[in-house]
Amino acid sequence: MAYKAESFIHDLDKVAKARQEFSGYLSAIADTLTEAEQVGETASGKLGLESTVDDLELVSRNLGEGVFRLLVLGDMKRGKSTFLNALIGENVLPTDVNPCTAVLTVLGYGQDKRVTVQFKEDREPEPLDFDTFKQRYTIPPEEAKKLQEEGTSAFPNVAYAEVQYPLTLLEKGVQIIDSPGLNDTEQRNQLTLGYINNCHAILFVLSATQPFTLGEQRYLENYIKDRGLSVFFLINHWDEIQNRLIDPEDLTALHEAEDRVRQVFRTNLTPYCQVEGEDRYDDRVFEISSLNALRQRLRSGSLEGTGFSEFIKALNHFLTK
Ligand SMILES: Nc1nc2c(ncn2[C@@H]2O[C@H](COP(=O)(O)OP(=O)(O)OP(=O)(O)O)[C@@H](O)[C@H]2O)c(=O)[nH]1
Ligand SMILES: [Mg+2]
Repeated sequence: MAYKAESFIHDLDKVAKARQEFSGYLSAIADTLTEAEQVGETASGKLGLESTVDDLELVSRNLGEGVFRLLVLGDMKRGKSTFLNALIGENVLPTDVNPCTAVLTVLGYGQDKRVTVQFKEDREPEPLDFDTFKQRYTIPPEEAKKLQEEGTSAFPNVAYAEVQYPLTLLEKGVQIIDSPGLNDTEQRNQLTLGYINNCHAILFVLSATQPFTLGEQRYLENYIKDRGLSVFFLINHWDEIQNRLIDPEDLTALHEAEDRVRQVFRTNLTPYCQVEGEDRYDDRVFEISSLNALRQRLRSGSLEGTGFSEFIKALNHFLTK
């Protein structure tokens, strides 16, 4: 049976409550230790527990915050923004053949739909409507390619854009970060990389029609491998395998073509799917079509039969375990 988005939200709710409770306990322990240190100062002497108290307070704050951060990474035009729109069920993020995402975009909960651009330097945040945001902070692919080669950013003074949206998934504490297409140069990736350790999971979007390019290999090798990160791989554009056949109705040819693509990814992604010495490929790699999923979601609200259900189930298991 397909896993329902409502079950995911229900499970997140339970975990958020448990986290809140645990956060309260930790905070109480931190208070007790602080008090003990204050008493000790005038009596038998301090125990030097300041850093323990700081750690407890930090963990307590993070847990109490109840945020699950997901970072979406991938090369240009893999369908990152389309995937996110399908996941949240609305056309929130700019996606197109043409303009490219040019700034890191943090999607979180807000009662009113709004976008605010946050700057690196001492400059007031810029509130924008969605259309202006799409026009002002996306760039044409030629420019994106040129900037990629130069290793520079289109908007070097922008820290990130904050998109607030009244969606249940976001209200339950899921925060999703859309990123501009990846690049080999450390400098341009710095902002995105800065986010990697702050996230609970990385959703790495690949394309079935360009299986595992050199750029992707290099990126995974340099920034993801052996860093203890939890990575889900989404092999997007799966529908295009069929479209590219001479006879799209030839099912034998379709299965053969799909198996060839599957094999390339299986060989290359297996090293990234080892968890505590165990091969977790099937829980980490998913074949999807974000475009079809988005169309279906906008039409009927459901993601059934799109490959998304399996992914959401695995993500839920990971986030709530
Ligand atoms: N056929 C097909 N097209 C897709 C799929 N996912 C995305 N697209 C199309 O691919 C193009 C690029 O999609 P985006 O979501 O903008 O890609 P992106 O990775 O966010 O691109 P950048 O932000 O520029 O890096 C759009 O025209 C989408 O409609 C898919 O699964 N199948
Ligand atoms: Mg994008």
